[in-house]
Amino acid sequence: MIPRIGIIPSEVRTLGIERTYRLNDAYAQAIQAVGGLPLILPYANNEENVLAMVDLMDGLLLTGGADVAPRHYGEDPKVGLGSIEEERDEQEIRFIHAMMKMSKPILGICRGMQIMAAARGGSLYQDLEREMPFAMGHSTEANKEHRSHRVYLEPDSRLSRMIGKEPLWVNSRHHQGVKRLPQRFVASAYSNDGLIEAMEAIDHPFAIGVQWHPENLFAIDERQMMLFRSFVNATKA
Ligand SMILES: [Mn+2]
Repeated sequence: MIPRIGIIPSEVRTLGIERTYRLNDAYAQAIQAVGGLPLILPYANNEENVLAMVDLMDGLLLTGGADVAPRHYGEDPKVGLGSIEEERDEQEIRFIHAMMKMSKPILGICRGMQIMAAARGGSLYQDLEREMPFAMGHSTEANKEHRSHRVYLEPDSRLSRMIGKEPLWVNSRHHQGVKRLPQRFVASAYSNDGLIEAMEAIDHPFAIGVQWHPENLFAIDERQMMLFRSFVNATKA
């Protein structure tokens, strides 16, 4: 059986037009490149359907996108907060809790890491430039595969055991970041300014978040491919 990896799309709302879904193809291609079957999940309208969908999935991929609403980590909005997707936040939080409960693997990418942090009791910088002193440029305008800055992996982390301990050059397209880690998570990588660039659950088989975009790098960097491979392999364990 090919491991089934659920992906929750982002919501597109245009005034006066009904809601539609959107997903960058790179995520679906990355999952297939390592032998997984990506499946786009519609928004569930009740808890029973969340559980039914989670039951069908072997893993969950949380993708990039808009900002997380600060109420999910107990803050009011600050100047610098970008656009949010109210319904997507709700959906992803419900799916995260259900996947964690069933001990099924989760990989969070960029916003995916941030929503995982918010869902599990962590908090975010609403805007790095305004809130984090001496933050480096984490949203430099460049091609999607431009390797912008280094991340330094924690030598004892699951992440470094999967993709190696050496510093890793990553792309960077985020203006938010994880401020406080969620409960039962540790940092698995930092950038030079001290920002958490990856995190992992300590008592879950595979709940890992990365702040960069490996889906744009797996074709040119074997270590980024290893991240997806480890994720999909974890669903078979
Ligand atoms: Mn970055």
